[in-house]
Amino acid sequence: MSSTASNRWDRVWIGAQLATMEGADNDIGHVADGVLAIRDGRIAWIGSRAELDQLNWSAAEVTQAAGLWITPGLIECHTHLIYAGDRAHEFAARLRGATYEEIARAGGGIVSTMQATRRASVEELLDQSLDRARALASEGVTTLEVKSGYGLNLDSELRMLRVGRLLGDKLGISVVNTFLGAHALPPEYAGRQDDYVRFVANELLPAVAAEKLADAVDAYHERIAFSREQTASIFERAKHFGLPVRLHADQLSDCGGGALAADFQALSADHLEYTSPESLQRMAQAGVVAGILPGAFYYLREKQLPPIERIRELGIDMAVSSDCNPGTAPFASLRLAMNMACVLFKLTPTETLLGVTRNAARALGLGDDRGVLRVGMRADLAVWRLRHPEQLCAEVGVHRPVEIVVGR
Ligand code: DI6
Ligand code: FE
Repeated sequence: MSSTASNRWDRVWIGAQLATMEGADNDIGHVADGVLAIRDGRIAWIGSRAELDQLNWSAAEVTQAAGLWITPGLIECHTHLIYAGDRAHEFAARLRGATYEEIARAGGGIVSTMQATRRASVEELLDQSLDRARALASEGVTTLEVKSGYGLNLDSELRMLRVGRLLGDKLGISVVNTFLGAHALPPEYAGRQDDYVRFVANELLPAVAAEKLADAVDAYHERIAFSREQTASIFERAKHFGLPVRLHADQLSDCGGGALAADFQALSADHLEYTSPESLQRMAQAGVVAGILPGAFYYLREKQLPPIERIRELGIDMAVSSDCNPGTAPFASLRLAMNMACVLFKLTPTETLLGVTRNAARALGLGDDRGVLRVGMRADLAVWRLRHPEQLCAEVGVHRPVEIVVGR
């Protein structure tokens, strides 16, 4: 019998351990001695070897995968890795006792990176950012989110987002752009914060939308950044352009960020160290993903833990990310962030693995397209030589994927 069109594959892995990330009990969905086939950049078939034997199939490439684990390609859902320069001097100043807020109020922080970024050409910005993006990709990241927010004027915000688009082409991974015009107040707007917010809403956002340079809109809602009203006015505009929103919420103080994110049906609310039980309740009702970013907590030597136990009880999905940025998280390793999520926040390895696959996809609005091994999903895969994927949380600096596949 000849094989039917639907069982003619580009490639098949036979005898692998599959972590589908859609287990019935919120587990990693382990399929032992599994088979995974792809065609035209999508997952075409998943099952056991016994089921395969019942099928007529053919594949252009057959890989015997005994001893290998296949997970969805990792998804890094919150980074600020496009920037120029560095802030190592601030790292040193904080070790001497300065706080992040003091440095920001004294004109350092985000504004200092803004100055370096405004001076950088597309080529320079791409060159510096590629090092960080490549580091993440080498760990198995096949979808990478990057934010603007170090330009804070028209030219430089557009330049950052264009670099975002170029990064994906250069690395052959999928890059998701987020517009973060409301990241900090640029010095030319000193004392005129509302004017800057109007500029973001009425000039930057429409220009970004016109060039289709953003896939979502984010804002830094914090007492050193933007208020509830200011954030809401930008989110209104984002909705007008059909762009989903996300929020930096309650990182340094409880600003009601979780509830604000819920009001706008945000894809995610990230950080959440100070988020109140009421806000969490609202997030749960609205289906907002909780972005768990232990790197910033670690670098700032923060004491206030995010309310993980409450988040878990409410059944809020948790995504885990590095938050790679020059100030509060100058490291480009999702794998280290996974380890930190376990050690610092006591996420279980299973929660953490779901946090960089299925739930990270949801945080990007891509939950129907990737993040799990399921027929029809993008064939974004990471192949590992492991005894169990929990090793990816427990062991740092040891495992690289033996192969990364990106579906296109
Ligand atoms: N994300 C941010 O936007 C700021 N904090 C955070 O976790 C940090 C950005 C910076 O200091 O450059
Ligand atoms: Fe951030």
